[in-house]
Amino acid sequence: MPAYVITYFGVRGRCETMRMLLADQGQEWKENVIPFDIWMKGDLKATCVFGQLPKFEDGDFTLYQSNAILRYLARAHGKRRLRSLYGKDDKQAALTDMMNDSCEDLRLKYARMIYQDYENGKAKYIEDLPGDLSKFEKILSDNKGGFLVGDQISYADYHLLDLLLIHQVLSPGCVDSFPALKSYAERLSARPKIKDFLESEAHKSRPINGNGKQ
Ligand code: GDS
Repeated sequence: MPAYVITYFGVRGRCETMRMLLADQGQEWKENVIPFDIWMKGDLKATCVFGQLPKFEDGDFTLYQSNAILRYLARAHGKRRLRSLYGKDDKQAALTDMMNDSCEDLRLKYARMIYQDYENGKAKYIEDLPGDLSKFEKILSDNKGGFLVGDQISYADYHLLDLLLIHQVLSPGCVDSFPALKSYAERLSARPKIKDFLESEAHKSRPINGNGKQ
């Protein structure tokens, strides 16, 4: 049985980034899918440190907060494999955190629109989206290394890839006027293990969000 266990709702949500990271790194994990009606009973919620999922287990080590989980995996795989998912040195690690924080800003903005303001807020969100994407476009066109930081993939790249994929569902063609972002998303999606993951039934059949909006 794989050491890693992801406990989450049956959606992509805040877990598809870590799933892509794990898949790309050749790791296996177990999915512990929690139906929402079971969650609503409250027993599991009461055991979660912040009352929310995802919960991530590595053997007897348990972690909450999706971005902390990403950083844990970035460090773990960097050490084991002598090629880091967290930059090559402390400065690159800090820059990677900075990039991921910006991904988190966009994810939160997206989640608020999806869960709290879809009917009224979707059009304005899409109107403002080029302003958000243009920042990442500039970063990627300035960095000739092909990634957000340096010349190797980091945990923040998996986060940005997930955001680009879900935003292309929300607003098809939204990256078309951003050549660096478009080719970055295509290039990362074509990495053999990510391609297999994206083509898997497990990924394709998972709704993006818990309320059916996308
Ligand atoms: N910071 C945490 C992390 O990164 O891990 C956020 C974790 C989180 O939001 N978990 C959600 C959860 O456990 C599922 S992600 N919800 C059940 C509960 O709270 O009891 N979150 C803000 C965010 O992503 O930071 C949200 O907007 C979540 N929405 C996204 S799903 C409501 C509805 O359908 O409107 N029943 C649930 C809304 C909700 O949890």
